[in-house]
Amino acid sequence: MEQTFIMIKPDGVQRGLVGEIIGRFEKKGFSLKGLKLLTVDRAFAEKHYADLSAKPFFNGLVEYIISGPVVAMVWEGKGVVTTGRKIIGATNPAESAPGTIRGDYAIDIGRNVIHGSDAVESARKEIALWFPEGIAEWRSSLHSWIY
Ligand code: 3AN
Repeated sequence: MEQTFIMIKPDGVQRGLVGEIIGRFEKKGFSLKGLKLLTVDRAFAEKHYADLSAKPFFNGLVEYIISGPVVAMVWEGKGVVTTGRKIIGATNPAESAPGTIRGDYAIDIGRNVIHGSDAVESARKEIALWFPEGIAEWRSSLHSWIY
């Protein structure tokens, strides 16, 4: 079953949006497979955003991500990568539709509350980076009918 990596960024945690964001993924019907609150260091943030290292906003982005605790999660379900991005909304909150997380709770592209993997392959890499210890097993027979 498809999985994605979702991270509530420091502004989302500090603004008390953790429960609201988790609720949106839960109510959609996706399964929470991994969850932790942690503060990452510069080297780790640079690794997570390695693809953006040539961008002019890279240093500011890293400063933002290391500025406080983040909530790292793994969510699972059919099409969760693409649907998760729809729930999150466009990167720039000025363009994200009302009803999406960024559309409802963010204004600035540099403080856009949440990250979600952009493809199945990047989800796999991000889950391996953020959850090297692995994630909890579910007994699939207990939840296979919930969708
Ligand atoms: P997304 O997070 O929607 O996949 P990416 O991968 O293009 O978008 O960008 C990663 C992160 O970099 C964004 N979530 C945002 O915090 C930051 N970012 C992207 N573009 C800009 C920009 N023009 N100025 C400042 N920060 C940016």
